[in-house]
Amino acid sequence: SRAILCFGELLIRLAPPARTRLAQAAQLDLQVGGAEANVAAGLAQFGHVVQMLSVLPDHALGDLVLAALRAKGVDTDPIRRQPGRMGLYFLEQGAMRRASEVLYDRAGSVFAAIDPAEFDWPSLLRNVGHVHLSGVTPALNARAAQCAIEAAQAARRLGCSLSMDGNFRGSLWKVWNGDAPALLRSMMQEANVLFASQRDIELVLGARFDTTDSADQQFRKAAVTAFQAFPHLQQFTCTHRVVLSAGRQQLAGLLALRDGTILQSAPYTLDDIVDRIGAGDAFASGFLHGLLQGWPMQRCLDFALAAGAHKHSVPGDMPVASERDIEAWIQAEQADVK
Ligand code: KDG
Repeated sequence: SRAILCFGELLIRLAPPARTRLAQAAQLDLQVGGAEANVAAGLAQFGHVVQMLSVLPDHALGDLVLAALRAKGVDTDPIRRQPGRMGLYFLEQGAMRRASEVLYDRAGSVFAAIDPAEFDWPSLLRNVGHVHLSGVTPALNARAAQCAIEAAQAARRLGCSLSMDGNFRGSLWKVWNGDAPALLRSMMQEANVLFASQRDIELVLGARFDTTDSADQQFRKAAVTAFQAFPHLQQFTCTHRVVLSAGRQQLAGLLALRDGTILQSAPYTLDDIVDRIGAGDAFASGFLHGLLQGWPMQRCLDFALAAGAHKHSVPGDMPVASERDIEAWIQAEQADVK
């Protein structure tokens, strides 16, 4: 079968241990992340042939990131090495009323210098059947945005299916005042599968939700807009929503199909959250796994939601779970509910 290609920036995350604030940190724990790479890692662990396309520095930090990806079973051959800096981000985990905070230190990274002329899409996609992109790449700068749009167009032109995660990052778009709705729409225009959060939906689809609408009604409206706006779209999912039920946080999932069907999955109660980062990416990898296996849509959604929930139990940006782990997680949850 043909490979999956994920394209995007790899980042090193540095986080003080156990709820320590950054301002008081004496140690930093290191993890490897990047939205599209997290999806690649998830899919590789589910048994797919996955290639990562990116640019890494030609020094030790690039070696470290490359090794982390390979350890997950991702094919790193398309990654180019170049002199320059590694993109970083600092994460301060929240506690009680203190929210988590992400501090980017990625301006001027080797990846941010990508140029559309460097990508020979017909050769990069020669053995590829599916491409995954996200809204992080176009948020970096105008040239990166052009690369991401051309990647989406090439995927379509060359007969690959395409998934895209909206992944709106306001703090990145603000830096260069990029036209997020227009650029994200140019990518979504080509997509078959769209993962979007409420914020992606409001921003990109310009959906003005009636505040009296329930979240489900809002999703329904957004789905209608999305299917009208994006001609190739087949599956539209609300990445994952954290909802409150009797004071407990729950992870919920919704999936809309072109024929108007809306599917829902039983929510997962999130207790003892270890790490939320990358849960949306784990969800996407779970959904794509099912889709590429040809599973019924309900099973794709159930598996995706379980993969997203499972990620909350694992430290780091990348999921650490096999298909068997996720199936066991689903079984345990069902036994609990009964
Ligand atoms: O979705 C998780 C990502 O946000 C994380 O791995 C880092 O890619 C990243 C970003 O740009 O925030």
